[in-house]
Amino acid sequence: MKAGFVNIFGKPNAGKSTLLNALLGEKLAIVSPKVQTTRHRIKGFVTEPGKYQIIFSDTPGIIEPRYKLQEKMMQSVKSALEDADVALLLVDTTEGVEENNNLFTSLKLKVPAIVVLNKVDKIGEKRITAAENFYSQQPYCKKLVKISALKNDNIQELINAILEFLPEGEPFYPEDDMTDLPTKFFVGEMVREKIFELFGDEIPYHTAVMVNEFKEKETLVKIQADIIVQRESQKGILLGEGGKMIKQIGTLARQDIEKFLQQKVFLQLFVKVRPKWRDNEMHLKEYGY
Ligand code: GDP
Ligand code: K
Ligand code: MG
Repeated sequence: MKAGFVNIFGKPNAGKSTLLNALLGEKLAIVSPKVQTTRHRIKGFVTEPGKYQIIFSDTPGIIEPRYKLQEKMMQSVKSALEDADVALLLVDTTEGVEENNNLFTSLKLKVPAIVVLNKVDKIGEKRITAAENFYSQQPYCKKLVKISALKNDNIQELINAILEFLPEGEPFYPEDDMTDLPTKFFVGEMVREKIFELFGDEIPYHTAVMVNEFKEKETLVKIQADIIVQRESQKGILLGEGGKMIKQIGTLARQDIEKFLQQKVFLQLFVKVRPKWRDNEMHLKEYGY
């Protein structure tokens, strides 16, 4: 049997989280058109009993950190660079090659890398071929696969390509497990995703979500979470007129959480102000960063 760690790297918005979800056939990682949505390294397991177990990691997009939260995000990328058996270098093919190429070269990978050309649903044959010719000549590229993570195209081909490079070994996790993060974490992420969806540029980047209570009762799951912001004015925006916005976040998040847990959910959200939490070591720790 084959077993190993396959870590997904790429620029913000390359489609890393979308790809993880496509590989798992389940929405585990939150996705948004905004950069830096993913703040943690999120592991998802794909197991074919007796044949293989692949432990995929979604990682935050690689950037120059400007505040402490971003430093932590880049530390999680660094740890993923160190324990990979195979690296997936994910390319948004709607963008030029230069920045991606610089980034992939700068990673100084010590493990085999598969260049994965993503979003091929969005560009023509000519550009696909040009990208293919360019990347396949780069020293870090051991193999190249073209996919659309969004449309689920060529995902099995990608898995087959990975298996060529994956070491022999016993599974690291039980066959039925999909992740090693607690359900509570994903619940918080689903609330965070709605904030990315509903609010403009600033708000989502000043926000954290902390799940305080997760209680399974007979007929439903009771969840209480705090939405943390940095300023009073941001609290006002999150609440909205007469609590309109917080209600909308709650409704949308609850629907997703119910789908995820396959159970009825009672979700209660509060907004709290914690000045400068993004640069506060204690708060970052408290919110799971
Ligand atoms: P990440 O920042 O690398 O994790 O990227 P996300 O997975 O959050 O995706 C960023 C945006 O790209 C989202 O709006 C996705 O829907 C979109 N996206 C991801 N993969 C594809 C793809 O294969 N085709 C198209 N057209 N859009 C994609
Ligand atoms: K994103
Ligand atoms: Mg992401």
